[in-house]
Amino acid sequence: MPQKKPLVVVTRKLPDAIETRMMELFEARLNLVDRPMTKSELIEAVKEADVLVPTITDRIDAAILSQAGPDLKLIANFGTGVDHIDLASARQRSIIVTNTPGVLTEDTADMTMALILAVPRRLAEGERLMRAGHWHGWSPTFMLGHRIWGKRLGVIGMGRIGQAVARRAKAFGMSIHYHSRKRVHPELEAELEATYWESLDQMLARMDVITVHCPHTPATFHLLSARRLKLMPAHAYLINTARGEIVDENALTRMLGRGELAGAGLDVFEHEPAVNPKLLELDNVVLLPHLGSATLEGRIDMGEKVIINIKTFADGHSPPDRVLASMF
Ligand code: 8YV
Repeated sequence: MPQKKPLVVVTRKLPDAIETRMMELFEARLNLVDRPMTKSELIEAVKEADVLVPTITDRIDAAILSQAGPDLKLIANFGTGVDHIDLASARQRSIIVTNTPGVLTEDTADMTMALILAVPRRLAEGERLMRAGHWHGWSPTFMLGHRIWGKRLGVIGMGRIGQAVARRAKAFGMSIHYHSRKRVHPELEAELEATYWESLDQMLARMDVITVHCPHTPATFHLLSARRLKLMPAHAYLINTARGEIVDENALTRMLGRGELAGAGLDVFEHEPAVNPKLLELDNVVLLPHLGSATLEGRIDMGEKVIINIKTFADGHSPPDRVLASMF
């Protein structure tokens, strides 16, 4: 007898190829208009679904999970970060959580490298000036930025994305430094010619560019607090393509406004989609709307991972990308 297809509720519009495959494999309830679900719609979804496929824009907290029906056994997140899901509540209810690691590493590292180049070289500022018709010709001292070749890059979080960024930055002539929960394998350290800093505070004080690649967890919330940001030299730049919550956005904005930091490249924000309005007024920042992994290829790969996680679970096996609370 054919097995009953699981009811899979997908909270946002996904690439067509992924939605088509989901319709073939599952009883998929899609969100074709792509309006984020309201809290009550999410509650309805967890009451009925066998599998929920949320994204970063859904807050799957304890209150939502307390309404989960008996059939909800899997939350197959579309994305790597799972800080929007209450993992402890899910575990208490024996709901498995999976994510999509690995497939967005290179795209996110590319975007990070783009910001590492764009901010010191004043790329967005120059582009704005051109469009405003304010370019009156070349001059030897016009719009000088700063060289990145030979500068020190401090990577916070040397996981997959941190390593992919370090590889790129090394090719651009930067020296690689890092602080991470775990020191990486000596072979990798040698390949990247990377210096490990046990003390984040000490690393911050000595870098020209800092880039954030750790997950957002209770332990990393405001890891870059006002106190730590003040340790950075005034000529340094901060790049964040990880999570806004890791940086005290108000303190950062104040410091950038006062010239206590040279600039920032931000793809993520503390209260997305809201952005501190004072950041929008600053010339020395490049702001992007959470585009780190936003390639069609990446989104399809993420969708494929979601499908594999659901299918493996539905077939009675442990899904490959199971998230354990202890991992975060
Ligand atoms: C995703 C991300 O776009 O995967 C992540 O953790 O931050 C993004 O690149 C988003 O989270 C999808 O839910």
